[in-house]
Amino acid sequence: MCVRESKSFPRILIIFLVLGLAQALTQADTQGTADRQELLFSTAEETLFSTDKAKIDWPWSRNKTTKGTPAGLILKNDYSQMDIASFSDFERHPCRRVCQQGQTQSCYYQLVVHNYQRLGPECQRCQFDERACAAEHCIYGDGVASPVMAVNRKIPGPAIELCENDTVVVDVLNYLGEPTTMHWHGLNMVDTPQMDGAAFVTQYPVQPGEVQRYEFKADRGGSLWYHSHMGWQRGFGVAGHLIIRKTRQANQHAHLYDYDLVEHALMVQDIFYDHELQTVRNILINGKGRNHLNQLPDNDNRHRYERLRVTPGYRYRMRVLLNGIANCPVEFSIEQHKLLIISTDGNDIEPVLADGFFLTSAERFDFVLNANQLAKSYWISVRGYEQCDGRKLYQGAVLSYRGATRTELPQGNILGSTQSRTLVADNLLKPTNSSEQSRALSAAPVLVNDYRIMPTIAAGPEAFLRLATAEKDNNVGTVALRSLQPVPWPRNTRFRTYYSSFSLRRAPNGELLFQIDEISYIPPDISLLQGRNLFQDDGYFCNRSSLVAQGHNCQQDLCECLNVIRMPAYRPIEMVVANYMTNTHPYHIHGNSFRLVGQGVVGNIDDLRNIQNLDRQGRLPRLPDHYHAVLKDSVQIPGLGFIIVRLISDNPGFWLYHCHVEAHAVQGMMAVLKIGEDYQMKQVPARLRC
Ligand SMILES: [Cu+2]
Repeated sequence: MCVRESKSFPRILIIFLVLGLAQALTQADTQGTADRQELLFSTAEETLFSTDKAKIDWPWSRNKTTKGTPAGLILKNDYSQMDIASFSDFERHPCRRVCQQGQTQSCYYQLVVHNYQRLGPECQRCQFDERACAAEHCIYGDGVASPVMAVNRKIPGPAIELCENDTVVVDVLNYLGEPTTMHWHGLNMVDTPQMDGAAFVTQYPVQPGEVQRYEFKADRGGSLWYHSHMGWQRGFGVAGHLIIRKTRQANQHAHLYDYDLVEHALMVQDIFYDHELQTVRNILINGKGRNHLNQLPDNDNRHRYERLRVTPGYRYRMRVLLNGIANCPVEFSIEQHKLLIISTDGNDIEPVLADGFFLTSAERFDFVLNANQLAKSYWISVRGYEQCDGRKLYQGAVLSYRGATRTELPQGNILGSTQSRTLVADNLLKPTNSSEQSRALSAAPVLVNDYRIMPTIAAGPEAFLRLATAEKDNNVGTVALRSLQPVPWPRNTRFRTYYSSFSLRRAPNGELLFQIDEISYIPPDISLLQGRNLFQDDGYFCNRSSLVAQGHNCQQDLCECLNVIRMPAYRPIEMVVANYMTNTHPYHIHGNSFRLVGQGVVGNIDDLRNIQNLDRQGRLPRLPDHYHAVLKDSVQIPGLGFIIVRLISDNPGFWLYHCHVEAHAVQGMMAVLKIGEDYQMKQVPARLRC
């Protein structure tokens, strides 16, 4: 068990024993896992999260008061007696409920992170009977055996569903043979920076056999996710949905849909086989899909696809996230259906009706699907680009209407409808004459966040703003999305601008080094937040300006050090981040969400001074102050392009800043933002010892 100091141990033990007894009583009304399909059609569709029904009699809430009491807080007292089979998912968790005002709860979870096997012995029946796949802790994947890392014997890990302002207590039990941490992607951890899960930045790693208790407030709603922040672990499978719902009163999009079911949350991931980390081999949707080693048609019933069930006449909120580890942006669409996009990275936007959208790693889109087509099965299709395009990787899931045969697969190929779209889009990308272009435009689908099409500054700021307003344009750039909330700063606010770059260089030994500000990140050996009084910043950190002051030229020398960029707290901050490479990179910072006010292509750049000069000349356009710039936590920097993000630096601390492609981050495309001075940061408890 996890304790802070050894002298408080006996008191905690007593609390555990008392609460352990409470758990035993609570478990009495927790049945075994119900058949997923049955739950979906009988209980789920009629009751779960129906926005029309406010009052629901939940089996676990009978005779319980939720107000002010830790009804969901159940603490295990002895991990050595833990039965790994007893907490496979949280479908019947007390915190999974209709969110109501004034009824916040404390919600306790155990996440066991462990080595596991794709297509292991649990999958014997799954290979012959699709219905057997869910029940037996089988991780079928694409039917190719491979070592994986799972959470509670699941990939994706079990979805955590709760309500805004709930208190979350998660014990992460490390059953791996290597250290781990867990990051709660999308939460800014304003009150609990030590819970952010960044190894050697906000905490020490959780060693094999240890438990770490994460405790924080779910202080915002939205489609968030949890994932390991160590090495390649999230690529091996250590990731899951973290869905924080709002009350109906607080949910401005509640009127747009009838159901919001966890079964309709999709995690897309690119995977490798065995430990060949550099070779992306497939894309999976909720851990399932066809493989590309065999020549079976997509609709051969020997494949195992994720299946989403809907009833005709209803509107469903669906959530998609890309847990990407390679340079593999994906395009998402659903055959014969439009997607009403209502949220990105958990932040509500003015709805956009689209045919599809692109995701780079860590980005999320929520959309409403209107089940208004013929009652049969349709392909949900995901197409991979860049590294995934090299192997022609794509994946499917099945949108299955009630009334269609349960095991029916859609007709045709997964990419059937997207291929015709691609032809149109290619014509748009390479128009030969204007009439061809206008013909292509009128037939073109509406796509959001297409990484291939970005405004160039050569076209002038007007082109950029035309894209931003999305008038007559079939490509809706991320920067064109409009938040439901105006920006929180007054007009004409003066921002302090920081210029930064993403780049790649080859070391003399041939190794590829991915860099931020032409520096490859070397992690510290003292956790920065905890150990901040143990070192002098100037001696311990490096950054672009300190290296220049020391006479280094990182364009010639190989700069590898602990890159910490210092920013003042409680100031309007702007980052202009340039990408010297031709492929897109997903930018992500911890501890802060930001408004995206600029995004476009510059052309060849290999020196930040060029970007600074362009900006001084007014050639890097920004959205006007009145525009409700979209709020995000992860965004793609176009190839040979830039982004401009703005935030108020009101969360002092040490926050990771990195590319969300794991292959790039582990090779150095990381840095730390130090926001504020040591004295402005939250006091954190002494190192957690387990
Ligand atoms: Cu990258």
